[in-house]
Amino acid sequence: MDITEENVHGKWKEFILTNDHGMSVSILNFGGIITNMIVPDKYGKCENIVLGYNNYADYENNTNYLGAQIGRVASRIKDGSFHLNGSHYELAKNEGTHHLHGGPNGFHQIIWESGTHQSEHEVNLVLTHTSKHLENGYPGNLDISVTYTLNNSNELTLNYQAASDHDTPVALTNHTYFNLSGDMTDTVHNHRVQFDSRYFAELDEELIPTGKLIETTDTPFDFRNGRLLGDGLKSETTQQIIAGNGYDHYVMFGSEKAVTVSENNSGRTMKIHTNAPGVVLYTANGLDEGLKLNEGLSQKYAGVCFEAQPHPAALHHEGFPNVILQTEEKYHSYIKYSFE
Ligand code: G6D
Repeated sequence: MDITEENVHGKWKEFILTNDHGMSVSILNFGGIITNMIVPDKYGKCENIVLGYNNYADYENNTNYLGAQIGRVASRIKDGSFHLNGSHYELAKNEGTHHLHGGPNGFHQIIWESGTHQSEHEVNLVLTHTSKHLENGYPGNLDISVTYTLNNSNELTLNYQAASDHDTPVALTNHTYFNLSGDMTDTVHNHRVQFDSRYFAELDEELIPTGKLIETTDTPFDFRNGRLLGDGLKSETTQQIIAGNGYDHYVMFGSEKAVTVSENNSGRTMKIHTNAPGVVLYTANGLDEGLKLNEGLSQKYAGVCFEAQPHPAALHHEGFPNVILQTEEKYHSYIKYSFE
């Protein structure tokens, strides 16, 4: 087990967490961004399986949120506003009249305080930050920590903890684009995804949840028996077309909060465990084309995101799990990526 730290791109630091079985993860203190994730394939060939920019400078204006920590609230908040405890709050509007992924100065755009810890069986990077009262319009001073832990079982766990001195919405997640093939010229059409997908949130033309939760049965969102992402990418349903011919939807778990993703050519299987009630499944339908990535140029469908989170549609609609963190309540969520 090893953890190294390097100064990169001026004031940034890049931490490389390495275990004894060929897995390593590179993380910036800027945006908590995962820039590389090296995992062995079925032949033991170690390759990068996440989308990352070739030039650090491209992370400064990361409108695709590659690899980034997202917060204070991931996903879209309609009209960038909400009511809470009798008060009306206006957030920064960074996508038309709406608020996306914490706003223009969201957690993907800040330099986090960092610390490391190493033991015989795991290495940890701890990133901390205080988001000030009314920063981007959110109420309360929010103390956040994100701990990245890599162990010798080829597991990377992100542990989120937060507390605020005022009731506030919080929905933290990670926005890494995965491509298990290790070949970034390939798309994710042939990634097989399986999870207990019970309902998905219907979107309007602006990708804002309408408040309607739709049963997944007999839709391209039914992953309970496993299906290729390509099924949804070529589907002609209204919801697929609205999302730019793919998935960009919040899908709520049934009983098991886990996702299994596999890719045949490499033989890689990734299992995601979380305590979040659902995930935004995003198949990079809107990923800018031609961006210089570590292993080539970006293209539509080059990666898939599983943004485990509660959803801020709860601020405007019934039926969605709570996103309000009460004063002095402890926020705790985790996302564990395991590779066989
Ligand atoms: C697009 O709609 C999608 C979002 O879900 C995604 O997070 C973003 O691109 C990177 O706006």
